[in-house]
Amino acid sequence: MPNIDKMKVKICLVGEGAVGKTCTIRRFIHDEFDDRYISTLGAKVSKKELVVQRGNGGNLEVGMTIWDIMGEKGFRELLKEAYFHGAQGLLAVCDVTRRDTLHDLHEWVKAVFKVTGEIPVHLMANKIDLKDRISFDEGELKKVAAKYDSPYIYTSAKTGENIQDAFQKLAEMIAQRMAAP
Ligand code: G3D
Ligand code: MG
Repeated sequence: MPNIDKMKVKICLVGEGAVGKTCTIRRFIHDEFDDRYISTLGAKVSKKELVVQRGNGGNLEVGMTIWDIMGEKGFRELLKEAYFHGAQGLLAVCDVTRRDTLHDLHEWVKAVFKVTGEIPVHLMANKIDLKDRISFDEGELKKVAAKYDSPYIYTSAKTGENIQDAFQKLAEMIAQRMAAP
């Protein structure tokens, strides 16, 4: 295998409307949170450089292209091919205060896999700052994640909790998969 130390990856964020996809990306890119942010009007592409550790101890630079997709179902049908095409990793985002957004992730992941084949998935249970409004337990989250061999993490785009970790872990999963024979 050639000794690559740079790679480019495309990842998508999916999940129902208002789970926090756009805020998550904004937090990751700018490390800030804007409560006044208005819903995305289309897909937006952002870029970020990451470094992941290689098995041999060296570093691998990952140029990540992050696609933000609207939650509306009609939109999904119309443009999903174009937006999911070539994606190598998926952040599947739900809102801990809305149980249905967890189970809707199956439909989202299925739609993506139809275009990309199976790719690494990382589940994000967002809005964990709203602890008193949690609508499903960890076992339920674990079960959904297990279906895709996906890790899961509780995040808050509002406080920034675990946002970096989710992107970092997904980058590692993608890198590992590419290095596999
Ligand atoms: P989407 O891109 O998935 O549709 P957004 O979702 O990122 O636009 O976020 C939807 C709403 O949830 C926004 O509220 C945003 O401020 C809020 N939000 C996102 N992440 C978090 C979080 O971690 N904690 C809390 N408490 N709120 C969050 P508004 O009221 O602006 O529509
Ligand atoms: Mg959005």
